[in-house]
Amino acid sequence: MGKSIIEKIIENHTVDGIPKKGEEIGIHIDQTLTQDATGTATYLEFEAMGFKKVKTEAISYIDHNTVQVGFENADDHRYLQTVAKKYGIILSRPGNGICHQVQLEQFAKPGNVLIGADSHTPTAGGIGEMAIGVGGLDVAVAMGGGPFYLTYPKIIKIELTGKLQHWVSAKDVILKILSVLTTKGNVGYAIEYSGDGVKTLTIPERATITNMGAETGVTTSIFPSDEQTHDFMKKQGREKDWIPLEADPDAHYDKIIKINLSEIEPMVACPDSPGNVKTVKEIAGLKVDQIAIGSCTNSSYKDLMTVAHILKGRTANENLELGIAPGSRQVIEMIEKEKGLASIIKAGARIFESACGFCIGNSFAPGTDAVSVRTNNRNFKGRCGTKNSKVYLVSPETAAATAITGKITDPRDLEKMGIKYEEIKMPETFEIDNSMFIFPLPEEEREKIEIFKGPNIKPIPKNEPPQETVKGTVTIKVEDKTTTDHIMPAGPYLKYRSNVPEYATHVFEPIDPHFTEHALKNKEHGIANIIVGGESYGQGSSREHAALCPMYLGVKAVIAKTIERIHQANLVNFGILPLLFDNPSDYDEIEQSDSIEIANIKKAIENGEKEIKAKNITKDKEITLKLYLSDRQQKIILAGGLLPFTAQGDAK
Ligand code: MIC
Ligand code: SF4
Repeated sequence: MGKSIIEKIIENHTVDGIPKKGEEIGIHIDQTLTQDATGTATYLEFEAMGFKKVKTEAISYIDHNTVQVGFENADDHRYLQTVAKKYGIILSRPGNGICHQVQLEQFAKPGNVLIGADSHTPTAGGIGEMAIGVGGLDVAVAMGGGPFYLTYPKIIKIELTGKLQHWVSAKDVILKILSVLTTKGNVGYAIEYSGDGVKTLTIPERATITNMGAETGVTTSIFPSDEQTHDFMKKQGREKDWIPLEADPDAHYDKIIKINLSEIEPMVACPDSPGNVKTVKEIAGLKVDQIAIGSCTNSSYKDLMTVAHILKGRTANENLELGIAPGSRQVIEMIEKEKGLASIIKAGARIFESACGFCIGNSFAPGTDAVSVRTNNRNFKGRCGTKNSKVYLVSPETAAATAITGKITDPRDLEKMGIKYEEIKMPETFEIDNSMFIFPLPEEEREKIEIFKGPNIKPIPKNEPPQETVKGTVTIKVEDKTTTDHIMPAGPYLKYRSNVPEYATHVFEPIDPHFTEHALKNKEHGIANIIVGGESYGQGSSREHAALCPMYLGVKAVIAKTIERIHQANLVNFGILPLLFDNPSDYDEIEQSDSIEIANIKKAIENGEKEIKAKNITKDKEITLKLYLSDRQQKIILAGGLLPFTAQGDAK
């Protein structure tokens, strides 16, 4: 039988286990990526495990924490720069651009495997690379030369036919797909695109689609590598890295979804989930207070030239504020050359630096009850920095049309306002400029590099091996779709990513500001903290701090209806038990402050038991829980987490 693209790549890279769907396998990693918000912890872990040099093509980006209120960010940048020099990592300096956009331009390679400490790493799937978002500790181990372990995913084929109508773009395609797949229930799957419609999409457009595949919860999304890919890589000066890649005609898929591009309309994800999708027409006319264009989803040359074309000769509506963050320095240089930047500036847009900024609630927070229309990928409550604002996710076309009218506007209506559609073509040559990368030193010069650590950088705390019995209390009970932004908010606290004791004081702050206080009190009294979650617990970002900081506060177990892939791995990596309710109705009965006992859990893990009996002492009721751990994960939990497990030499 023929093979799909993902099967071809996985089978080429498997170094441990049997490559069979549903089984855990270890794969060789060609490239790794970190950004500064996840990178500091990743490199501290890399150092703590005693590795001496990186064995992947490793790129460290500085793009998240660039606000620099206080000394912390700048100190972290210096740490990242010195650690990169010491171990042979490529550093992308602040201002060079958002990690996923720059990776796509400069490093992504069809047929390669990339893991990145950021959930939108699959952006590189637009070029035909198998790219997976993971926790920092997994990246650290891969950089040290270890395989990356994952469950061999089932594969959904999305067959694209037709061609997008004018004013409809890649963002509308992925929002349409999100309306079909939703943000839950897709763990264990990967998406592969095929069909004639693929040819009509440029690489940055494909990357918009693979980027937001992360919101469905799939492991990765990938496009074939074809003539478009070849053209893009040639213009990026990387033709030698191009290889053709497509599925065999008789490849088998676990699910098939057909999408006719010609039928897609402008779409919008309404508050507070990327899965809450409607057509723009349905909510057109809603008054808007803010527009933010950019982020790793929609900040390419084509996106911004489209915005420039719409805004040309016009001024942003006086009732809103408009901000634009280009995805990379290359994008800025190119839109400047084509006079797009001038149109954007003249329209009154505030030009932000090439960084994550508004997307992570790090700046440009909307006002009280404000409606913010954005081109980024997540609109979880409060993520933008303002709890009671409403964020709508749209395409650059819809955002620009809305910027003119001040109300959510279907960009197809622009024609009525005298704005003609213009196809934005990729220029014949790209502005390639590598001057903002710091490339590795020759090995003999690395020894003398001293790693700088500012006072905000604290060692990574380690967990202990589990006790025979977990005796604890439900410190918090949260609802379905609790995201890592709820568990471990970013925004103003991002600067504490390298200071776990400080960052941990904000765990669950958006839901229960007293969580930390209660958790620390329990910890002091030797009572284990237990988190109870609903469906898709831990969806969203890859931030391992959503496991690391709870671990520091004495969380020993999460019991949920379902747990998202990256977060499940992060929990295991930090020695927290990822337990599932066998009977979801037990979720309804359990309450905050209930005392729970999970007897003989250590033995159960050693024996590889999947069914665990726990007791709700407060309710005098037995609950059956499920514990799905691979053999390797059992060993990791028994060691107290991946850090001690790797440092013991087991994973080297
Ligand atoms: C995000 O979009 O939430 C982030 C910030 O890029 C995160 C990583 C992080 O929390 O640092 C992600 O998506 O993984
Ligand atoms: Fe940065 Fe936003 Fe992309 Fe995350 S989703 S990498 S915060 S731009």
